[in-house]
Amino acid sequence: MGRLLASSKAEVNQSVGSMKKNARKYCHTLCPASPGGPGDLWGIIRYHVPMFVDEAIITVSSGKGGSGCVAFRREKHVAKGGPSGGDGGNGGDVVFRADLNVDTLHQLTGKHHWTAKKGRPGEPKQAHGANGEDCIIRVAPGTLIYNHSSGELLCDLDEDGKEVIIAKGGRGGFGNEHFKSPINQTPRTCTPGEPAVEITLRLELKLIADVGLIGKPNAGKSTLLSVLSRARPKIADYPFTTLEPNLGIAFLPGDVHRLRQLVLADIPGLIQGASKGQGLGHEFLRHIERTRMLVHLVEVEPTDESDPIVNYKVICEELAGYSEELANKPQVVVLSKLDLLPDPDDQKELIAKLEKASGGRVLALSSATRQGMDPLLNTCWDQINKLNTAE
Ligand SMILES: Nc1nc2c(ncn2[C@@H]2O[C@H](COP(=O)(O)OP(=O)(O)OP(=O)(O)O)[C@@H](O)[C@H]2O)c(=O)[nH]1
Ligand SMILES: [Mg+2]
Repeated sequence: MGRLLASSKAEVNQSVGSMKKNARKYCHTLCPASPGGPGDLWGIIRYHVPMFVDEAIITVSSGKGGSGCVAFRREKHVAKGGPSGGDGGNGGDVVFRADLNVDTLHQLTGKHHWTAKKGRPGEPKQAHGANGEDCIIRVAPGTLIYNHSSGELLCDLDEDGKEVIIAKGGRGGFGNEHFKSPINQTPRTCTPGEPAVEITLRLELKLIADVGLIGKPNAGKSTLLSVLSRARPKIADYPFTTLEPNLGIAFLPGDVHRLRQLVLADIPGLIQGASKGQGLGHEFLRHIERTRMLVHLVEVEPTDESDPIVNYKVICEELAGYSEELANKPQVVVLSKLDLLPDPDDQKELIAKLEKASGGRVLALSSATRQGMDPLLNTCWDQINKLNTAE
């Protein structure tokens, strides 16, 4: 795939102090054990990633061009051999490459400065200096690269294998051989290599999960994730317990070989006004953007005594207020904490009301009693398969 040149020269020498101040890292603890036991390589890879980092700030510098050389051919029996200074080598580029084998930005967080090699200077006997080696940084597909100081989006590495040159290496300078001409047969001029380009970048990895669990704060999203997967997010009976998404992997019921799996993301709770930025709404809605479908949890008896149907509509309005794409994302509506509404007639009545409001089938579950888990997973699996065939 061809490389794109995304940045202009000359950027920013951000101080380490302000980098630290601005650096925001999202860390999500995943389950320490692999889901399928010691032989489950896929599970080991997924689960032994210690943190899920979806933002990183790094500084990259391309290589400076090597300078040209002033030299004259000096050999026995060759009088006035003429200019023979070679050109300098080009500096290395800083290249970002999307690679499916990388799934977080974690590998970038320990090293703040990434540099390509400088070009070697030209040498006598018309020897061209060696070009500097490129610095190739592999990132997960779905990584967005921003110029940290201007906020400008430089590139969206959305497909495996896509490459972009973010900082172009300096061109090598000319040796004196380059300047020879009939009227100047002994040039003593050479040029220096072009300087390196340094730029501070903010990398953002949008979550790519199959299913995003959404709902009002306290709807039971994290509890559901902990029941369906081996992830252990923080759970508490106050709103906004979750501030960063947690990921987990759920295996489809009855699949002994564990080949059918769904990546679930527990998204922090949304409130009215989220699409206008209320309660970190923009940040939370941004995470939902790259999930393939949504499971919308509606609490049967909210602790704030709000109406479940109104709560459902508020979240739908916020999704629509943020973007049409979010509003049209396939959604499975689920009544949660069903154990708090033990009377079957009350349950039926609420499900019917919610089906009327959503215009589709509504599932019901309780993470406390583990009721309703298999139908939810099967419905999500069918939906993901539909999306796969549509793509
Ligand atoms: N009775 C009952 N309580 C539940 C159930 N699921 C969750 N809870 C409780 O509801 C409270 C909130 O659960 P969380 O899973 O933290 O809710 P959340 O949607 O992740 O909340 P935020 O992260 O704040 O948005 C906790 O006290 C849970 O124990 C359930 O099925 N039945
Ligand atoms: Mg939570």
